[in-house]
Amino acid sequence: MSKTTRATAEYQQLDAAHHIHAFLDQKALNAQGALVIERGERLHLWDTDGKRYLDGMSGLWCTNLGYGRKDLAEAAARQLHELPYYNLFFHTTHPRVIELSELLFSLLPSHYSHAIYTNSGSEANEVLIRTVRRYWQIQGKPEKSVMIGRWNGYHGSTLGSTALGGMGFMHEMGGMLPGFAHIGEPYWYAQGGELSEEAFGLKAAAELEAKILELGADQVAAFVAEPFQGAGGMIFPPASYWAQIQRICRQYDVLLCADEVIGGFGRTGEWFAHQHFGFEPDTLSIAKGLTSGYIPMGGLILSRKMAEVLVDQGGVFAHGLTYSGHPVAAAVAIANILALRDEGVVSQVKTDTGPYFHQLLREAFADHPVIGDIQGTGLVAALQFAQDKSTRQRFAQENEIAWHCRTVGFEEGLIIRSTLGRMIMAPALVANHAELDELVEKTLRSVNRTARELNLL
Ligand code: PXG
Repeated sequence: MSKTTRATAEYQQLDAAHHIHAFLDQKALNAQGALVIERGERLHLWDTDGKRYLDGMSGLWCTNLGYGRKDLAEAAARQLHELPYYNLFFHTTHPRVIELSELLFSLLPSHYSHAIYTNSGSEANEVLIRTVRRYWQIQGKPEKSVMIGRWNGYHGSTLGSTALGGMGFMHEMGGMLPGFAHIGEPYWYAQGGELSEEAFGLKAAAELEAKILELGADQVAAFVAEPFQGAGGMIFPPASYWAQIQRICRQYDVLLCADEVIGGFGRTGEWFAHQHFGFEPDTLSIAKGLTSGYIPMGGLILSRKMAEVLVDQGGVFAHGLTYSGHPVAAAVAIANILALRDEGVVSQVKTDTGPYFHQLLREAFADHPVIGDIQGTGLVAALQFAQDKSTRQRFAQENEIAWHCRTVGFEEGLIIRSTLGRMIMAPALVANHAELDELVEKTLRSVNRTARELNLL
């Protein structure tokens, strides 16, 4: 039942009059009217006309606990009454952020020891760039400052994080800053050619070594990447990739930085995605699942090795955000992490719902005539549209196909994401079998409609 006090059309007119949407042609949207989402419960959302949607994307990869959690709302309310704001500048702090750090480091491997809190993933990566450069400066190597990212990687929408990312169209507006370099993405399906996945993983990793040698190891501060690439198409690297990347970083004394903004907090069935892939980054950028999106919060996790240099030798670190470690955000993050841990949500993704989800996907799509590949683990997956599975031939118009599938999904009451020729799913980690059945059933219906309506068969 809709609780709205205004008609949808009125909201849409006001929205069109006053707001610029992200990553969309505003004029085209204004002609059509934005979808006004009003309410959520677990994996479901309702718009202002009362239509129900299954959210297969956890909002923007963030509502790991699903919608409607009273414990998180109450944690925020309690904190708002007790201490709505205080800061971590100079010599002050507050109990909630201290308790959050205690909890976080109880879950993280013991070689991580310190956090710097932010309000978003973009800010976490801005802090990363400055912290990494500071780390080398303190050690008398200020020329070690180049950050290497990956083409098609996504690290945020601020200037530094855009430069670190590899979305070419985001580099317009002066986003290609000096001091940043990029290597290719480990996208075997599209770029692997005749190579096996294993061989392609090694080839993609070797690009890092070539780039370090080209720039000079004495100039390179860090390599930054998502353990699996999210916004860039949910690209899972071949199994050979990460061990080789880690070896190269260690060999050339280059920091290895994992952007865990979407992989963190249980998505793969491990607390952090790098644990799934079996490598040991020096830093972790976190956000999204840290609070299940109930309130903005992000952060940068540092290894003990880095923190010791910064703390013991660094003196004053000229960095700070008004809302770093905000007490209300910290209170929500604590409630969120406790629920993920104590309700067994993360372990359930690993042992039960993750395998169940991928089994359903295989049953529905392994032999589907327009789907060439299913990737992912835990509660994240991508379906690759393909014209010919045996040769991995993709459709020439794969962007339009995936966008059409996304659009019919909304008509079917389903929210999934399209990127290039891929459909992405990342449902809330609390999803039960019935909700996963509904997700895969509606996705199959949307893929079938797309194949029929665009004459793909
Ligand atoms: N790193 C990664 C890996 C991300 O996915 C950010 C940093 C930036 O976080 P903030 O909190 O500043 O947005 C992100 C954000 C999508 C989509 O549809 C993905 C993101 C944001 C919006 C849309 O795939 N990721």
